[in-house]
Amino acid sequence: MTEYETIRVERRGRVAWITLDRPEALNALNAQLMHELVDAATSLDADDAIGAIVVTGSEKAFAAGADIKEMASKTTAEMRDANHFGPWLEFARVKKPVIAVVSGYALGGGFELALMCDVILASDSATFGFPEIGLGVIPGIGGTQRILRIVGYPKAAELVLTGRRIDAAEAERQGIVSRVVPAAELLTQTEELAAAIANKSLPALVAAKAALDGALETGLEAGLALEAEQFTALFDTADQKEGMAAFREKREPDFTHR
Ligand code: CO8
Repeated sequence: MTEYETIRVERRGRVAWITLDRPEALNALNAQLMHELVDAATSLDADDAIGAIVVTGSEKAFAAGADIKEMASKTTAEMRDANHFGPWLEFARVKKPVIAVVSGYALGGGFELALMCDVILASDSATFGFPEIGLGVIPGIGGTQRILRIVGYPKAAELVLTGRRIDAAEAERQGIVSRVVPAAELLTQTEELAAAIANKSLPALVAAKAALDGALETGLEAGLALEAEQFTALFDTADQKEGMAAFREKREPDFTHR
């Protein structure tokens, strides 16, 4: 497996865990971390032995944003040339389910990274926010676009325009996180949830994510057509035959992920 310096990658059954690992900078997303994370996620996406990817940080920080020290002296032309945006698009295009597990700070780009994932589990210690406005910039890797689609315009505007931080309970009330978990139970609940997802049929997981993603991009009619197509295509998979046979035979399915 590739050696990385700013992340750790582990496989546990069909679940891959990517842990952001720049403790000296509260996992700030510098260019190296971005490239390593995207490389790991796209490799795992192409690996049939993996059904779901967990992205997590440390107890203190999921990620405290893009690396301010790396960006501080850059000009507009330099930021354009650096292409910080393409790799994040690649991450957001991962076809398998991605679960963000957030403890501590998820700020700026860290919050935006969590929003690129499909499911967000938050420890009760988690804090979310877009502090960019206080730095004289704005979210740049999807924050304005994704938060608005979740919470609606006025709440999104308040978060983006003030930089106010919200705790896990408020994030759950606003529908930003899937679930808040007491810190002591975060690992167990993540393992259970990730395994429950990863052990499902891989073609069905990929189809389900494509249909959900489609809803963000299209109107209802086109979205219904996309869902119907994804649904229908699964009838040529071995797992659809196995899943439905297992139901009729009153047993658990034994998916081969084909
Ligand atoms: N970038 C670089 N270094 C950071 C960052 C960061 N975002 N966050 C923390 N660090 C470093 C600190 O500088 C410090 O290092 P040192 O000891 O060498 O000074 C170390 O991590 C520990 O941090 P603190 O001492 O500040 O820890 P505290 O517990 O006192 O505070 C906070 C924790 C509140 C999280 C605080 O560190 C903080 O406010 N961090 C910055 C948060 C922020 O503003 N994030 C937004 C950044 S901009 C952004 O994300 C834009 C996204 C779009 C990107 C587009 C492509 C590039």
